[in-house]
Amino acid sequence: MRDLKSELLDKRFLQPFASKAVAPPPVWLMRQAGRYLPEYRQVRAEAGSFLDLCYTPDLAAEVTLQPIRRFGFDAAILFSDILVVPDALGQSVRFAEGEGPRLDPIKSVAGLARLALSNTNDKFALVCETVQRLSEALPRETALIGFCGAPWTVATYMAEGKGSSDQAAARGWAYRDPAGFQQLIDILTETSIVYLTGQIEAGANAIQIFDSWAGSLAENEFARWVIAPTARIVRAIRERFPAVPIIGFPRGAAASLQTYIDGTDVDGVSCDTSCPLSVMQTIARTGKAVQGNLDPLLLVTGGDALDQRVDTICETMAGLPFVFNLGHGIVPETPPENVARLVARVRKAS
Ligand code: 1CP
Repeated sequence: MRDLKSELLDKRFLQPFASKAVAPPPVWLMRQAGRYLPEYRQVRAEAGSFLDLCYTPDLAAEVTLQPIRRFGFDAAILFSDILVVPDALGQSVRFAEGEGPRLDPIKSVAGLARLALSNTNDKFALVCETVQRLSEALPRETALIGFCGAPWTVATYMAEGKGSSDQAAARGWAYRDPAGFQQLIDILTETSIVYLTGQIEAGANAIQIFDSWAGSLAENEFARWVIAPTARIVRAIRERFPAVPIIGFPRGAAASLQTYIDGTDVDGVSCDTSCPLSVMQTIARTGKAVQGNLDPLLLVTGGDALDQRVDTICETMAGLPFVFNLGHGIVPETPPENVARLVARVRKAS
């Protein structure tokens, strides 16, 4: 039996999700494992393809631990990818070197026949084995975050067959045939619930739902394709695991953040770089945890500009339930010494 009360006491990362301010704030960074670390590039080269790395528990656990060893972050995030879900469902994903993900696009309801929840067992089991190994290997004070992509964001890759700047394939499908697109969203919602349940049972202490393309939708579509499926995931996970915090990341949707929180009932939100600190303060004052939101490019720049912004964020969010993070993922050009500098600076904040 897991003792969730002692997890909360041991792992300072979890406390903001119980509406507590922690000084200095807990810190972890999106994409803290990755190509900016030489030790990652070495394991990645040994693994073969990117998805082989995700599906090899030894190696996936190793690259998750690398940034914890180097920087002592307060939380580790499972090394995997949001596109493991379509891959496991039966729409194979390839990562072409330097080109990002490639999938055979599904552009209409007829393509959904390729997908089945029953296909996912073996691949999800490998990811959950990684989680289990991590929960045994991590220091007691380090929390483990599991994750999935939100149904809307995952659907944008499935419909487009790759990353896109405007998510036109999914938006077009959703306008043309909302009932058909709803079927895809429903499949992803149910699959995400199964996937997150497996990660929590294997030892994840918190969950993050990445909705990287939430900002591309108009109000009604945001309610239907972002809020409604996320709310369903939150309800299902909370019913089984009431003590496990659920963090939403509706990137690009700062103006709808309160609507998103009210509609989904997440325990906390991750805020992108464009979100004003005053908005983050307002939300944190209601007792919801807020994560964010340093520009990842300032972490490339480093120096005084980095220090000053870190201080501003920490000072503005002092006394509130806050977790220091970036507004989006670390970029490969980031000098690792700037990450060490950031962590030291956050830890000096009181
Ligand atoms: O060659 C490599 O090493 C591949 C680079 C890479 C990495 C390190 C990809 C390909 N994914 C990942 C890991 C990853 N992806 C994590 C691991 C944990 C960590 O943060 O350390 C997580 C949480 C993700 C989530 C993810 N994947 C998102 C949501 C967050 C975000 O960045 O907006 C998205 C949109 C993806 C898709 C994806 N995977 C990889 C790439 C290059 C992309 C973006 C494709 C595109 O839109 O062009």
